[in-house]
Amino acid sequence: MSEEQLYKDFEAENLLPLWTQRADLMPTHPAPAAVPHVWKWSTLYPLAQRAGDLVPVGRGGERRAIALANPGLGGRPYATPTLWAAIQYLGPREVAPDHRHTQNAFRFVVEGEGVWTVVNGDPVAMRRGDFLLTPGWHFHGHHNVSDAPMAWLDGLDIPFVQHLDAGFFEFGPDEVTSEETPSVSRSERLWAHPGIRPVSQPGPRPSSPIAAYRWEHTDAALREQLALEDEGHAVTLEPGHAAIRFTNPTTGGDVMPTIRAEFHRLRAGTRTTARREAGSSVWQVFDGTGVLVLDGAEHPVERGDLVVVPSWCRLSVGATTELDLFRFSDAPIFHALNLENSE
Ligand code: GTQ
Ligand code: FE2
Repeated sequence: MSEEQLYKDFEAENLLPLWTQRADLMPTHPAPAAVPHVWKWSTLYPLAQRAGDLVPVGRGGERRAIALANPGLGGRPYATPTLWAAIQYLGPREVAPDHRHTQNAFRFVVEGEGVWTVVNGDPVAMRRGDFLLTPGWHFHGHHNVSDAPMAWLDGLDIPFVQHLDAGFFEFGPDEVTSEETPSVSRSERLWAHPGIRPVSQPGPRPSSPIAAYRWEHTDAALREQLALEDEGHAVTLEPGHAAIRFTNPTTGGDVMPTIRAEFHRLRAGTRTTARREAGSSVWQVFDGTGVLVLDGAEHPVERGDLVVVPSWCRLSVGATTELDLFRFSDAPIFHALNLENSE
């Protein structure tokens, strides 16, 4: 009997040997199917607008969210094997109904305001620069109380949860539970005071109880890092490169179990040291212009542009003007599973 016949007999019995698959299954370093890719805000926004004109938002579809589909991932709505990234668009006076799911979610606002996201009954205003959380199994709906449309970035761990077959989903009441529009949410009033936590609240908790990380705090933290650097203190990540991480005040760790979020500010003319790490991330330009260099290929970027960086892809960022960037990644998964690696 031939070796060829052996493989045919394996196949008939749904068997595959390691020795023909080893390099693919166990590469010397990550060899992602996902590819580096850039989506321009100037392309995304008009497409979202057109969806706003043509496609109603409501029960069933739930959200007018348009996902970045990585060209290497076979037409699935996945930015990376673990992360979902989408532009969500809500027209004047529109409401996206209440629901909850095991997937963890956040919103990041690059422009506009007028939408309140209601998280477990707590209305949270969304404004430019704000980073907002909807951790797993929290009810949430969005309502636009203004006469202007609003679009923002959604980040979720949808692909990761799908790989794990861990998805659960539940509809909430048909209308959003609160029409209130306070400028500060109850969650922020309880939790968002620097270095202070309420003694009444138990912890540690798997996700941050802070529903909104406001731009004024992020901006001040970055500005002060650069000011301290000017004063001779070595507090930046590297010269001319300030960076902050959003944290869960009950643990000091990442905001949610599967998603890390950071904000970076580069002085004009700065170019970061090229690095790569195990784990994937998505960057969005918040302000300024520059280049992202992905495995040697230079991509010019400006406000709103989204860039996907697959695992082990070498990245350097160059700032033409002062450059502000939001970044999220799957780093907490890699940390929890002892899979962290970088160079
Ligand atoms: O806003 O609740 O982009 O559930 C994907 C799934 C947004 C949301 C998305 C969602 C949401
Ligand atoms: Fe949702």
